[in-house]
Amino acid sequence: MENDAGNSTGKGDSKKEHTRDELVRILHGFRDAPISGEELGERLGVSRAAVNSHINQLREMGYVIDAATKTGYRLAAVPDRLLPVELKVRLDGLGAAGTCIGCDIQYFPQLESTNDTAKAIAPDARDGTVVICEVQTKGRGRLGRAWMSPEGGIWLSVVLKPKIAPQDAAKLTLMAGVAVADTMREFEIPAEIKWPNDILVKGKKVCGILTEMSSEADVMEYAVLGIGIDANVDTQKFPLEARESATSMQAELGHMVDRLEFTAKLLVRLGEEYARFEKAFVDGDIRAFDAMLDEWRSLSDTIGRVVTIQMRTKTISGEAVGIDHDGALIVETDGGIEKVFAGDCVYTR
Ligand code: BT5
Repeated sequence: MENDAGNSTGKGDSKKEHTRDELVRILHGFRDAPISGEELGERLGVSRAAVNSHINQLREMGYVIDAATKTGYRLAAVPDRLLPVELKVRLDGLGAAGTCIGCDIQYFPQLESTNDTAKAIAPDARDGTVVICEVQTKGRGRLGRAWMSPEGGIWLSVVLKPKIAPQDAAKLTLMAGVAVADTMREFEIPAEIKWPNDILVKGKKVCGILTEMSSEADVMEYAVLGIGIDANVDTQKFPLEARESATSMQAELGHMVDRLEFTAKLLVRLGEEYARFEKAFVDGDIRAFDAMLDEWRSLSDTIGRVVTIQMRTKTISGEAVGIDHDGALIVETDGGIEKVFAGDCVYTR
């Protein structure tokens, strides 16, 4: 696992980090009026000199903190990094304190794949733990395909531990699709879901979802929901095949997206959908899932299309006419109705 500038190496370090995070939180609360070094010291229970040293560290991390001798410190800008403390400040601001998605956020400047790291920590991780990074060096799509993950994107994985049957895990992908597409729409991006795991804008892929799971006997141990979003990614730098089929939120909007704001909103949205999912599959109130499927249908780009779907053992073609209450895509083929739970989907018309 690569080193994390934000992760601790020892007890003393983690105490210092805690103080630094508290300092960031206080500075966020004083964005309109400066706060004196003395008051900061009092609030944090540390000396003036320690406050100074923390402020300097934050500046090194890319924070812009104005300082005036008479009045004190004022937070002017935060770094464009998906730092846990920044995400948590926003989650709190959104009133997401009760949501467990993002209760624990593990941040890394660089990883091979957030899904791999999430899987490695999953057995001991809390339900809803998020692994997030700035760059992936071995980002993965389905079936061993590569997922390009340069700077500017949002590459994250969520560890989920609902007590469900393994066959219900594919429904988590549908759930994530709704959360992502809906959040993009909040940002005025006309996102649509292409079954099973793509989010498209005007036919181009802006996000891919990779759900992986581990199960024992007939109970799922954990699922890792990997979400890759081309937020401020320059897709023109992708290799030719992907360049033509990919887009970014920035390209669609004509300006950069605030990744912190977007990620926080997405985590809140995921938390809401996950609560519905648990209500349906853990508590047995299946109507909760039907409501989610209605949203999926309204966001779907696939229903009404003529599709060819490659499954593990066969390929079928026909019109995608709906999504079933158990999460299967319903395809009307020449040979009759087929229900498909997993596969690679290509639009043929
Ligand atoms: C996917 O696979 O769409 C799932 C992608 C999941 C990525 C996330 S990022 C966080 C987490 N950690 C990981 O390692 N993975 C997850 P699939 O349906 O197989 O689509 C893969 C195809 O999408 C590739 O073959 C390319 O054609 C295209 N592609 C690759 N990178 C892309 C990108 N950044 N944006 C758009 N299209 C891309």
